[in-house]
Amino acid sequence: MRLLVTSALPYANGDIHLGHLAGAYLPADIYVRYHRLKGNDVIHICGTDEHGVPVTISADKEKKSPQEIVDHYYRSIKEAFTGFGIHFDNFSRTSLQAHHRLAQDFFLRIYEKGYIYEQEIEQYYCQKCKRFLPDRYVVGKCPRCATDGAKGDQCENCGRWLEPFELINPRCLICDEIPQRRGTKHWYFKLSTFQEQLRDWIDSKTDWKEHVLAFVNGWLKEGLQDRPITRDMSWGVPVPLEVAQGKVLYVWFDAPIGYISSTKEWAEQKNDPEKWKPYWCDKDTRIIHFIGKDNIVFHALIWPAMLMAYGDFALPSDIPANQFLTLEGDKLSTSKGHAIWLPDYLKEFDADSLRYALTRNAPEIRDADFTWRDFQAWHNNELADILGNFVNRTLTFIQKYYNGMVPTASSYTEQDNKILQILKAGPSSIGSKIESFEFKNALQDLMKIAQQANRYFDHEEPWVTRRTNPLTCERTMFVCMKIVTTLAVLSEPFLPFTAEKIKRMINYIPQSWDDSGSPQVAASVNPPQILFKKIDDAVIDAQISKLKGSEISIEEFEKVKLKTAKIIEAQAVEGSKTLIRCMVEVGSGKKQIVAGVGKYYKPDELVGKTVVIVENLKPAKIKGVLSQGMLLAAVTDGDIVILTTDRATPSGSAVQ
Ligand code: B3M
Ligand code: ZN
Repeated sequence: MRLLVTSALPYANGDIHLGHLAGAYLPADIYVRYHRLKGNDVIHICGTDEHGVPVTISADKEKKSPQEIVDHYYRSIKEAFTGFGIHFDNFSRTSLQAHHRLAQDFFLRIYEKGYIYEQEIEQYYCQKCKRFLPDRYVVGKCPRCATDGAKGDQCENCGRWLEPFELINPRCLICDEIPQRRGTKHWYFKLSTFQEQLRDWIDSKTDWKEHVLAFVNGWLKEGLQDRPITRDMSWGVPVPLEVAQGKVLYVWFDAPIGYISSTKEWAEQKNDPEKWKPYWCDKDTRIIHFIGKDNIVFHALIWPAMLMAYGDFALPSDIPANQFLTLEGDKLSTSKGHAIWLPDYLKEFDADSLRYALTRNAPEIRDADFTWRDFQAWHNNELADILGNFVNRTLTFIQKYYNGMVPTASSYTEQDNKILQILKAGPSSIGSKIESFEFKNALQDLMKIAQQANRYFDHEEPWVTRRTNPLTCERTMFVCMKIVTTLAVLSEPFLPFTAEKIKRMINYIPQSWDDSGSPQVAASVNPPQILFKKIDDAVIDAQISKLKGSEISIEEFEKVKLKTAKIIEAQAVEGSKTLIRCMVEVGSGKKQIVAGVGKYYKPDELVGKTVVIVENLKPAKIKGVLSQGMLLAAVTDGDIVILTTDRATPSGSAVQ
């Protein structure tokens, strides 16, 4: 069997979080690792999606160039995947020239075949920024829920899909200017032409996930509309037409082509430039796209239509999209800081613990919620107490009583045979579930084996038979070693780091997935190490409070306006030993600020100092005196020191 597995190309505009991992990358990795252990011909292809508005918005926000943004996140995303054991045969980038060329070739071929046409449309134009505004660069009030700050393509608050012209009080995201409607020309892909062909194709996919089919059928029922596939932007793949100067391909047009260009790059790196072809052109290859739910329409309708239009390539065999993952009951939100970023997670915990939690509770059929308490409970009560415990008690026993030499057995009891039968059934029961994308159930089967193994150990009581019946004890330990060996193989797709550790401890003899049900056992073992250390409540509490808002996002921080101010007058507030009323000059304006520094400064000492104030603090009365801001000071044990500037600075300067 030949398989080409792809995972959605993450936008190189931010780090990967839990939702991404649960949606596409983790299931894809489990699937690929399994097929590789089965001995199938499988490659896992991915890369970063480096174009589009998500990237330019991040660049504008961080005051960097798009190239700097994608260079940074390409590296950091790749590193996070490695840290989580998400293995790709190739992890490419859509900003590479080879990808640009292929995307342009795609466009031109489809264009020449008559599936692309041009059309004049109106679009918002910002006069101040001197450019047409992509949908997400227009913000305003949502026409449905009236929330301000809705983007031109969707309102984040109520979820409604929008056109920029529907926004009430539209503004330019960058400069707040009111944009104007202007005429521009765009190129459209004739998606409507493929309605029937797509309908027939989808109808043949009876074994796809129900929610994916329901979604796709909804679109087909409404009737497919032609889609604009160009944008007025400078960042992206230039449209390969003389008359389309200054326009780039829409990111969703070029991104899926990235799957092909990444496969080509892989072949080149293997010094076999044609090697990619069977994966994309051979009808026998199964092409599987792992994606999150928000990418379904692009992969299940638009991309297949592009492939139909182009002609040479096979269509996807399956698109096992997952549903959404929520976090502690709320939608993940990058802007609100409600997310767990993989690089942060990896600083404190092991990858396998999260791989386990996200698979055990995978959003395969419906949305799922991740909580830190579940994470802790599953790590402690299942990984440590069931899987870790069985491996540890077996290896410790062999180490202690047999000096690390694995005993053997020549016959088995009924009890032994029972557990050996369970082992034998493991590879196919777990395998068939992985093959049908039921990763959650597959993991459950794995853990059941470990659970039954513990029961077997308890029932056989080797610590007793060691004295009363040494031969029985040897047999028991031999069977236990078989179980550990099987677990080392069957756990690998889910828990690759753990599997690796077990293998090192048991001097693992390489064997295939299918053979691992009746495994070959090594003659000796190494001193065991603990696989899973328990996670304390305090560690989890800290993570929970981090989420509950003790951390603020950049956006929230940016709301605080810090400025330099010069103190021009200062007087003690009557009747108070601690409060001083200061008049400060902030640029051309003045403010009155009441500061609680009376014990540490005399009013006269303050006059003339350039200090830092919070300028946009809501005015408040302190002891009846109006205070229109706050003065920053370092508070130490027994002292308060006012912050001043290191060099002479005009008042009213922004502090960042
Ligand atoms: N970059 C969207 C996303 O990361 C998009 C996927 C492209 S797959 C070809 O959700
Ligand atoms: Zn503007």
